[in-house]
Amino acid sequence: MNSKSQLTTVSKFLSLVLRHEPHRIGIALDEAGWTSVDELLRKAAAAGCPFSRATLEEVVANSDKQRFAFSEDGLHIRANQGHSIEIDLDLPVLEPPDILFHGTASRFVESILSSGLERRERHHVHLTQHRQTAVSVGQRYGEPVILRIDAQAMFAEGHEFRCSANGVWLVEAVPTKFIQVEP
Ligand code: HQG
Repeated sequence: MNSKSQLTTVSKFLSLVLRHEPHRIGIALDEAGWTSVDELLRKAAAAGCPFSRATLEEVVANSDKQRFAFSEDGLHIRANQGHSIEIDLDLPVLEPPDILFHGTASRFVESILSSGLERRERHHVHLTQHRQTAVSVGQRYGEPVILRIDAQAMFAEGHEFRCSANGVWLVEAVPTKFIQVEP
């Protein structure tokens, strides 16, 4: 059993190499973001961040946002979402709930209302069904503001929605006409 802070350290390391910089430790991700667990364990140890398969399983099982997933045979692992490198998670297009939320910081609102929600460094704009999740996402960058997204109207106009394995709704962008700032 590992301490919470040890698990957090490994989780942050995994976010870095499985979402953003696999080359840092010399691993490669396939086109859907998967990498070999054996190779990850070897290269992580060589890079000065050693952990066991059991620890990796503990991190995957306990990740508060279910950030990572093993393949069915347990031989591969990937991040469920949040990538900045070019990969295709191959998620199906789905009909979204009528309303979705996006949490942001108050200082971004003016810009969002002029150019819409953009994906920035990530592959998609991240939306959630859960208002409380949007509050905590917004708090990461400052005073949180909740945006209500008219997902039903966007879907009706042909915008594609996908849902990651950990329940994050993903879209390319959200034009301003679908955004309402909660008072
Ligand atoms: C903002 C965490 C100005 C956007 C969370 C956000 C999430 C604009 C920031 C996941 C803008 C991008 C994603 C515009 C968007 N003008 N600001 N036109 N369009 N923004 O971190 O959604 O811990 O890339 O509001 O749980 O905050 O990584 O996106 O504030 O699911 O697993 O630009 O990250 O998960 O920030 O967070 P981010 P996000 P993890």
